[in-house]
Amino acid sequence: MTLPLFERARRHADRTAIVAPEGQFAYRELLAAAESVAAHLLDGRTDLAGERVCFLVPSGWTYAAVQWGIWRAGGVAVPMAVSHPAAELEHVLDDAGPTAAVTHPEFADRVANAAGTRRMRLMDTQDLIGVRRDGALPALTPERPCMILYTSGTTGRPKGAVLSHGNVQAQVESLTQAWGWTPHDRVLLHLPLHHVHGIVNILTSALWNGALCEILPTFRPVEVWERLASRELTLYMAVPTVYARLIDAWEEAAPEKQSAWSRGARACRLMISGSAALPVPTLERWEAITGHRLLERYGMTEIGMALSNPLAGERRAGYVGEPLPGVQVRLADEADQPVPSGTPGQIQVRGPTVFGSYLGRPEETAAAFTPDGWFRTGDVAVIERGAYRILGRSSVDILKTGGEKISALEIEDVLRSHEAVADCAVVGVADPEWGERVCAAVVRRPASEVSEADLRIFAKSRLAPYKVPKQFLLVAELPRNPMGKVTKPAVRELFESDTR
Ligand code: MCA
Ligand code: AMP
Repeated sequence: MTLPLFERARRHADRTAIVAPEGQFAYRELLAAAESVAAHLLDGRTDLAGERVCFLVPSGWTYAAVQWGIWRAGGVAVPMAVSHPAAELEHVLDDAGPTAAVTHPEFADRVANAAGTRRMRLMDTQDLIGVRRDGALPALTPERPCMILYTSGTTGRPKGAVLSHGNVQAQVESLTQAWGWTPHDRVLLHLPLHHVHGIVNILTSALWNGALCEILPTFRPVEVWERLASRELTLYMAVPTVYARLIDAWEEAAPEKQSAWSRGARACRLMISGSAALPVPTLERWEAITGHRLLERYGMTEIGMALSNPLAGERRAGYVGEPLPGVQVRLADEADQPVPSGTPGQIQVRGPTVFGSYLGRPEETAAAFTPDGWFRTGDVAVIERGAYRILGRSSVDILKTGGEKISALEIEDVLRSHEAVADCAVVGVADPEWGERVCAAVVRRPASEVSEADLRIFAKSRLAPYKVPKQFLLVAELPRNPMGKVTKPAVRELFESDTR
């Protein structure tokens, strides 16, 4: 048995699947490249049988071919982020325990040492795709795991959320129905490919539907506007920070450019925002510039998308809409009981889109679900006139910056490992560009001279770039309550009142 994803791709064999820096590729070529990658990974065996394969490949055609190749071989694909320093990559390698790591030649040295000491095969994308290999491939079923995505929780380092083929398929089928995907769609992809937003909502949704996915390896606002101006795109999806950047670029452009860009954007059939709250002024300005009222939706790594404004019908500013097809959503109180209508509660989600477990963390997995199988998102919302409005998160230690979820406690642990840091507190401060800006208040050890710049360099060498605090404040002591616990709201005020 093969998966519907590949069956469907066969039906679209001659259509273009991907346009990327490496060129233009039909579904037929994607299937062939995936088979070759799979045969190399299997190396004479018949099934990877759920072995993990980490891959460090920039966004593009090669990424898609490797991801599909791991799947075709019966493996679990673990994407690693090209923007991450060695310490973050090593955490993923240690936690996922892969039998192989696949790297683009440009990034091989990032994991070469780590792979050597961890006894895994290190494989080069050029060999896997460039040197054609054939072999028997395993039968695949929906309940088999297919992907592990790393996501920050309140405690410790990021955890690996294990998704099955069935989860991804249910997510994509739901979005296909809700957002009206067709083989004639052409979507632009510049979001990082280690998150659900880029991987499922854009890349896999396009490939499931026989549509065309156009991949840009990085986000450059003018380049995106030029692609919109071409009138070739039908769909566009991004995070609020990206829309804010696009608005800034438009405001700075010459009037002729502005009108060409705005006219081109109107040719899209749908534009979507998600991964963080879309500020109403951003929605309004975007609508004034492009004529598009952004469709805002809500999701999470562990559950895919859960709530969405409608494709047809009123898209309410400040609301994330209603449950998507096939997704059960409810609001619950602290005892996991559904709240009366109009009362705020925690969003809980159930259904075939919801992940199975955090890799190797049975206690954390159990704690994430209610006894009757609802996933606890930790987000608080209220339903008003039928639509959900997100009110916030139950933990102050989970932040969202530029669409990236991060743990304040993880950053604090890293900063505390600096010999000159006696204590610290990390908070998210409201920010017009990033949604929340990561800020760190630091108490230095007596006689230490460590500067903000030193701390930034230290953090940058150990943490993903988006986790590095944008602002450090050296303080004599941290604000604490009478019990001696650091009061995060008071720490946040230190930054809000800091006018340097
Ligand atoms: C980059 N920097 C950031 C971020 N990204 N700082 C805070 N938050 C960020 N998200 C750092 C850079 O390393 C750099 O540091 C400085 O900020 C300025 O970088 P810049 O070049 O301006 O940034 P960029 O490379 O253009 O990236 C900004 C971005 C990107 C395009 C908004 O962060 C992005 O693509 N975000 C989307 C992430 C995403 O896909 N999230 C979905 C996950 P320095 O100057 O020191 O070098 S959520 C999800 O999947 C769920 C299911 C959902 O609901 O969708
Ligand atoms: P992640 O763990 O990176 O998948 O991020 C999921 C989190 O992003 C959710 O738990 C929410 O806190 C947040 N999120 C996603 N979409 C929205 C949205 N439209 N509005 C507000 N928050 C959102």
